[in-house]
Amino acid sequence: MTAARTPPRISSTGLAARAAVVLRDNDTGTLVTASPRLYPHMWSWDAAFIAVGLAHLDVGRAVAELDTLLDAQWRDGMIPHIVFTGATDYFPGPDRWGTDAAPQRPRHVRTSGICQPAVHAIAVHRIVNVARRTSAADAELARRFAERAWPGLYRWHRWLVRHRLPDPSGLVTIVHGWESGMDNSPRWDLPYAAVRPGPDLPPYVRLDLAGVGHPGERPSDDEYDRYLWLVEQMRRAGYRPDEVVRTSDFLVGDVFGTALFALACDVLAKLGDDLGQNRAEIAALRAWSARARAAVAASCRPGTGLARDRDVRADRWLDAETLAGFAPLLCGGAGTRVEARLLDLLDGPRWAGHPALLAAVPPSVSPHSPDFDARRYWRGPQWPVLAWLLGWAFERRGWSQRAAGLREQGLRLVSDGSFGEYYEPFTGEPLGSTRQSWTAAVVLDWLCGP
Ligand code: 2M8
Repeated sequence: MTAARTPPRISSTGLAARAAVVLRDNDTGTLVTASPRLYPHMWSWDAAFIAVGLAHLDVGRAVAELDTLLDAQWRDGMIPHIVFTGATDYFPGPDRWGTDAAPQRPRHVRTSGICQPAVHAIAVHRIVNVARRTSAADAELARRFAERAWPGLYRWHRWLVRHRLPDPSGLVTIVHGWESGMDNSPRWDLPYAAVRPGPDLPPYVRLDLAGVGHPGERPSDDEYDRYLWLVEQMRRAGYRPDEVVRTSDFLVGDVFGTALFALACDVLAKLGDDLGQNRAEIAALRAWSARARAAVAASCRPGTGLARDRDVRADRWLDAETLAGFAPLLCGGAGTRVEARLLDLLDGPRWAGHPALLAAVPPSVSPHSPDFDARRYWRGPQWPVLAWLLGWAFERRGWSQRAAGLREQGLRLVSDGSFGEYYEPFTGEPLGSTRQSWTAAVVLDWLCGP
């Protein structure tokens, strides 16, 4: 184990300058790749956070980032999880996804065939607010962007409602762990255990392990087989959304994604009010948000109050002790008693109050959970981007002191200036990719906000 470091190492100004350099270096001109080596393409939810960071440097560039993403939106409304650049050193690339045969794909750009959490309206909202403070010209630029992005974002949310609410729980459902963004989280262990790759899984070579210090920081080979098997199933279903839901071995109600969807619907509805968008569509967003919020609340485990994912295929609740359990704190709706319990838990020794943490940022999995692994990706490390998301939601809920605490502790975590993808919670060692764009972006927002 590496010894804990003693933050902070770099001044705020120095850190902001370095974050700006990371975003500039990862910028291809039309998009900022998720990281220089491990992820040489655009990822859907990364792009949203990256755009927030870019807004502090250049509102026009922030807007262009989301324009690039929206330009890759599928004709049925889905925003794909990867927009491919020409880079060939990431697997699975566009040939393996095989989305070229899907009639609803965009014609001018290649993409993956699944989606990621609907955080984009949150980014637009943040960019509009940042731009209001920078200049009248920026404010107008952001307003015009929000106006032209709104219909596409509405169609994206409608796509989720039409195709991803097949379960009576009302949770937004995912067909691949990649859609949650928390790929190998213990949240998905049970549903993945039931995914049995067929003998006809085409062979492949992983490329991700070359981009990290140690294979123990990434998912296992068995997990990758399952990831690729699900891609194979979708490809065989021709990426027809309802057929994918019908045939996928993995079908899970994602409680964290549902909370984000509820929040994003609220934000988009409010933006719609401000911009004078279609009344019926704004009302639909509010109804979707209420339904999603109720689904999150209904998932809460009696006792702890932690929210749960739902394995739709096996018809059971999933009880892994992960950060996703705090979903009701993001979107509200669970009632003050449950919230008080969750806040106590979050502050306590099982989570952000664990005495051995270098920074009081909740890890992705409780260090007390048998599933916890301090170094492996979404199974224990701290993710600055999640700290930002919690902080943003807490500020919105009026919990400014909590938001400030997350910002302060988040900055403590990233103070070495390497912009790690995730961090070992006890030593603060950066893991996964370095110079990760969304880490740089949230650091900029923390430093240049409110
Ligand atoms: C990670 O996911 C990709 C697959 O989508 C990968 O491991 O290859 C996740 O952390 C995901 O949440 C993130 O959007 C992506 C790019 O940063 O990397």
